[in-house]
Order: sequence, then structure tokens, then C-alpha cells
Amino acid sequence: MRDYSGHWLAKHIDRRTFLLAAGAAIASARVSSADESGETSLRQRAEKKGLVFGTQVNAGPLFSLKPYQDAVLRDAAMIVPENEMKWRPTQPTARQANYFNAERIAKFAEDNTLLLRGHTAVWHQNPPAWTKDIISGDDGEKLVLKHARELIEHFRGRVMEWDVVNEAIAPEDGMPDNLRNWAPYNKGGIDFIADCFYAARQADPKAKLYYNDYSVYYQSQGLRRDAILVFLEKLKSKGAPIDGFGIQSHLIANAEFDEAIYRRFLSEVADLGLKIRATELDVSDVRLEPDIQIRDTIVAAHTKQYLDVLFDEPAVVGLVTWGMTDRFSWLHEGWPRRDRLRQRCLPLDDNFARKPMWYAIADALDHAPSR
Ligand code: 9MR
Repeated sequence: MRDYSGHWLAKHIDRRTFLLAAGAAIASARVSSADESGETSLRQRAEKKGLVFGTQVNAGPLFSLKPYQDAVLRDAAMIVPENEMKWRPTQPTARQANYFNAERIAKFAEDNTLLLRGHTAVWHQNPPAWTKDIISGDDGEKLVLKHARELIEHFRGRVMEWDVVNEAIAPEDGMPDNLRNWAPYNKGGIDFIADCFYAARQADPKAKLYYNDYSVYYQSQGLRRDAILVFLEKLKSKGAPIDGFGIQSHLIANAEFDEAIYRRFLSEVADLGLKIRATELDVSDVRLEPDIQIRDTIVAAHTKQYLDVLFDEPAVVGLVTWGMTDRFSWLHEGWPRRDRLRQRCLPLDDNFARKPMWYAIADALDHAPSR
């Protein structure tokens, strides 16, 4: 094992992170020496605590690469399609919807008794090209609502939980209520977002309805935390049928994480009567040096530190990782490392072997208070 008192680490991580990292390294070394096949799955560890462990899946590899499918089935009790339910792939032309891949994933969930999350009905980033002029015109809100209704209705009774609206808050855009500068939000404001939730409730009365957003974890993200809290409060006060807040959890190893601030934020969300799910957990290692062992150790330590705080909040119902394996992470393209090395951001490595991050999730689940 590497000497962790080394010069690079001393310079790059604070004492607390160092101690956590060293602890995680020892824990993972201990666990990984056990018989791998005898390992209790993340799914079982979560179930024991009344939590749900899930992961995002992509239809391409899911239906063509057996070891990937096996890895998903080994650990996940819930799946969410990475892109297959988004507007662009499901309605490439105005005339006809194409649910082929979304259906395959829904059927896979049913065949394997997995819970299915729906992602996502309303998102500024993913409307198909043909909607562009309509969305910025007078009928924009109507079109977005129609899409949300049709999508959710199509999967009625099969999706346990929908990300009805995704990423609507962008304080940096300088718009009223900190809403993102997107035509339907500019015109309809929070009332329009409330309408999206009403439409979703009508389309599938049994599905849980979530608002999903990112960047609320770190010390520097106070503006977004405050904006989202005020937004959720307004949405609730308008009577919008919202059940939960999805915290994406795209983490960054070595970013400054203040446990007390995050605990307070989670409890403030819970005070609004909302459930909380971490919906897209991964840990970017872009800020870390190339050494794989060091990256894995710090990524695992950060995962554990984050999840310990998360699971302490009784309103938290579970955790979904944004992929099971480094092999298919969006981060390689979405946020490449400067040295072009592949990121080590998910529980399993490129060849589906468990990494320290897997053991960190296992450990956090084992220590989570029971629901
Ligand atoms: O991982 C997804 C990537 O494959 C897509 O190209 C991208 C655009 O549709 O979306 C990625 O997933 C995003 C998710 O839908 C919403 N939160 C941020 C995720 C990472 O960008």
C-alpha cells in the first residue's frame, strides 16, 4: 500500500479528508480480501435499513453486454433510464412518439421486479429540434405540458416515481424566482411548473412526483440551496402535488463539503414535507492526480462522508448512482480530465470489479439508521 503521508497528499488534501481517506482505504482493503461472491449486495444492505439502492441504466449495453446486465441485477433494486425517456429520443418527430428503448427498459424492470424511476418529463435541455420555434412561441407552455402528460400517461402504473421537472433553478440567469431563462418558465413562472405537477398527477395518480436538481452539496453552493428551498416552498404553497426532491449528487472529490450546512439543508427540505432521494450519484475525480489508488481512496472517502450525512436525514428514501460502472459514465465526455485519463467515478471499474467506492456505499448503508 502506498505511503499516504506523501508530499502530494499533504499538499492537496486537508487533514480531515486525509483521515477519512486512509480509513476508507483500510476498510476496503479488509473487505476486498473477503470472498467476492459472498459479498452482500448493495440492494440487500439498503433494504435492511428501509432504503432503496438503485442505478441508472443505458439500453445499449444493458441489452448487449451480459456482464453489465449482471452487475445491474446484482446490486440494484431500482433503475432509471439514462436518456431513453427524455423528450428528444422519445419524440424525434412531431407526429409520432418512439418509446422502443424506454419500453425495453420498463419491461426489463418488470421482468426482474425492479422499481422504475422516470427521468425526465420537463427539462430545458432535451426538447427535440422540431419543438424549438414552438417552445419559444405562444404555445410553448402548452406543448411542454402536453408532452409531460403523454409521456407519463404512456407509462401509467409502471413508473413508481417521476422526475417531473428537472433543473429549473438557475440564479445566475437573473430571472424572477431564480427560474432558468427558458421560455416556458419566463412566461408561466412557478405557476407553470405547478401545472406540470398537476398534469403529472392526473396522468399517473399513483406515481410519486419529484423535482430534481443539482449543485446543492458544497459550501460554495449556498445561493442555489437558498433559491431551491424558496422555490420548493412556493411550489408547495401553490398546492402543487409534489412528493419529493431529487438531489442529483454529481459530486467532486476534493470540493469543500461542510457537513453541518448540508445536514441543515436536508432537514429544511424535509420540513417542507418532502421525501428526498439522491438520484444521480457519481464522483468526479477531475481535481485529483493520476494515481489510481489515491483517486479511488479519495473518491471512496468522499462518497462515505456524503452518504453518512445523507442517510442521517430520516426523509431520505434512497440512493441512485448515475451508472454502475466507470465504463459508461457521462463524465468521460461531459467533464473530461485534463490528462485525458478515464475517470474513476462509479462503484465498479471498467471491467465491473468492485472499487473502494462500492465498499464506501456498502459501509454507509450498513451504518445508516433504519427507517
Ligand atoms: O448522462 C446523460 C448523458 O448521456 C446525456 O448526453 C445528457 C443529455 O441528455 O444527460 C446526461 O444525464 C444528465 C441527466 O439527465 C440530468 N442531470 C445531469 C446528468 C449528467 O449530465
